[in-house]
Amino acid sequence: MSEQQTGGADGRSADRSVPELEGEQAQHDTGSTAATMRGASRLGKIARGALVGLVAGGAGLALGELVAVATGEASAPVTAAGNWAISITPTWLEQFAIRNFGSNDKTVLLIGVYTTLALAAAVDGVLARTRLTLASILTAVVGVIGAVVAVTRPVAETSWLLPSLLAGLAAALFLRWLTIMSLKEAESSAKQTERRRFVLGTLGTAAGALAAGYGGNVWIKKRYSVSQARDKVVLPTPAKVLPKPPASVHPNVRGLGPFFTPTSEFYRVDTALALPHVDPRDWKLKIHGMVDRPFEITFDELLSYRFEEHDLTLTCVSNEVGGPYVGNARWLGTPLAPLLRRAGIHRGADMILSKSTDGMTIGSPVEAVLDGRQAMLAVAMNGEALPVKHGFPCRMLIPGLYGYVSATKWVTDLNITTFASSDAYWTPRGYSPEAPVKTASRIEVPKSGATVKAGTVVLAGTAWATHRGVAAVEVQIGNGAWQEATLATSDTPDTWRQWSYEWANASKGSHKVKVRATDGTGAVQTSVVQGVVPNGATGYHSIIVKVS
Ligand SMILES: Nc1nc2c(c(=O)[nH]1)N[C@H]1C(S)=C(S)[C@@H](COP(=O)(O)O)O[C@H]1N2
Ligand SMILES: [Mo]
Repeated sequence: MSEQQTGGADGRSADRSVPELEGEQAQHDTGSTAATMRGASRLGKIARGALVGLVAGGAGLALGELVAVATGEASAPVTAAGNWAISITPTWLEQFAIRNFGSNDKTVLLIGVYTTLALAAAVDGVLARTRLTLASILTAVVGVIGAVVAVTRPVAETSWLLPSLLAGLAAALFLRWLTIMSLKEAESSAKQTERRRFVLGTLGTAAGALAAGYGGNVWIKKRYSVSQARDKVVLPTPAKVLPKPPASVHPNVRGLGPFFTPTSEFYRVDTALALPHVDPRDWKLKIHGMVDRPFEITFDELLSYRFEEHDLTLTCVSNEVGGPYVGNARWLGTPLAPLLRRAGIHRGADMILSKSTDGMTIGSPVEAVLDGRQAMLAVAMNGEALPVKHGFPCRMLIPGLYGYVSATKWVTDLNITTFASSDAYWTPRGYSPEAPVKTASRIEVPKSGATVKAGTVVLAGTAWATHRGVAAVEVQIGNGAWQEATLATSDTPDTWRQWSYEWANASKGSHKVKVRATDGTGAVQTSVVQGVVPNGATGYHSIIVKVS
């Protein structure tokens, strides 16, 4: 941007109150010292403009955060923008993020949103020095865009317009105020006073923004937190208590993960930037659509039903071969089938389109719920009420299906419909409407690339073919024959099965070790290498072991 062409008509006419805009102070000396000084002062002006832009933008966002205390966390400008970004993220980028950032993907996204906003604010701040009206309007427009993005989220309310609108407006006003002060300072003969005014104004705004933004965020977390409500939930007693599985479900090899995944280590996959905080007192589940008798139940009613414990391994379609997005837990839930029967499903209805409070939709086959498997509405995991990030107060689970077609967290709505007429969230994004869990196995001990001592080397890992069960696991060293591994005791066909193998006389050198499983139907895991999209990765997991 050249300063010579500045101070244009729009700036001047619309900003009569503004002391002279920068373009009008163009200097005419041509000496080299003067040129250097001009260079330095131009840099100074740019820096000042950027600073003003950042501070004004920050003040706007802080106000937006405060307004969101009233309207809800998901309506806060950055959260709404982030949620929108998630919804338009193409599948390849989503895969890239999951692969590279894992469960830090949300943090990376937020950093991206903040960086974009900061850059835009800084540029806008520089622009404001010569085109104040234009820059102010742009700021407000960003607020309007944010408001539109927020209010078009699937479960938005009209009030979600407010935080971003007011944030944009506030940012525009602060931009005006600070820019005018900054320009006055350059102009005025009373430089000292004006400078002090500008510095105080900028610092004060920045400090206020930090306090309001931080305070607003803490306030939101506190106001909407359901942790107290969660502590108060009295879990129903299961109709029949499930005994603990025998210790022999775990091969007891050092370095091998436990049979039950501790809740704190259980993987988390969802599209929620701001976790839904659903108070059980407000929770209702609606069953409707192609049914004779639609109905609604409260959380207390739900808890009065028959509850069962069930051990089930949950896995994500995004889990790469050998990947970490799989976990095994003991769940407490009420069977889903009786609820569907009570509603009276119409002939021809083949899909349950479940929906969560954050607008996520998941499509599951009616058949899978009615065929006798332990599909359920779960309220607890590993003996405790579901953690908020795993779906408190209630989530759906259907053994044998990937999470994105079965495991709706924060579920409040079951719409009985057809696959032909309805799409769930992930379907238009390239994933299959139906997705049974594929047979998978992985080697966990030793770690790939690890060096072990020659002699007997213990290999161990986990295999799953949810709902079909694991009948065999084999390992292959180099190009040798496939060897039967020792299976740990099976808990249920719905849980993973751990295995170990004693590799005798491991010779010095580098060896490739592969694993494959056979499911309960006798089908051997496929060696065909396929990526995660559209319905789950296949191929054999292999590691390199260095024997010394
Ligand atoms: N509301 C909601 N439920 C959801 C999802 C989601 O994004 N939103 N993700 C699904 C996917 S893809 C998986 S793999 C499982 C993961 O459950 P977890 O986070 O408890 O491990 O939840 C499923 N349920
Ligand atoms: Mo998933």
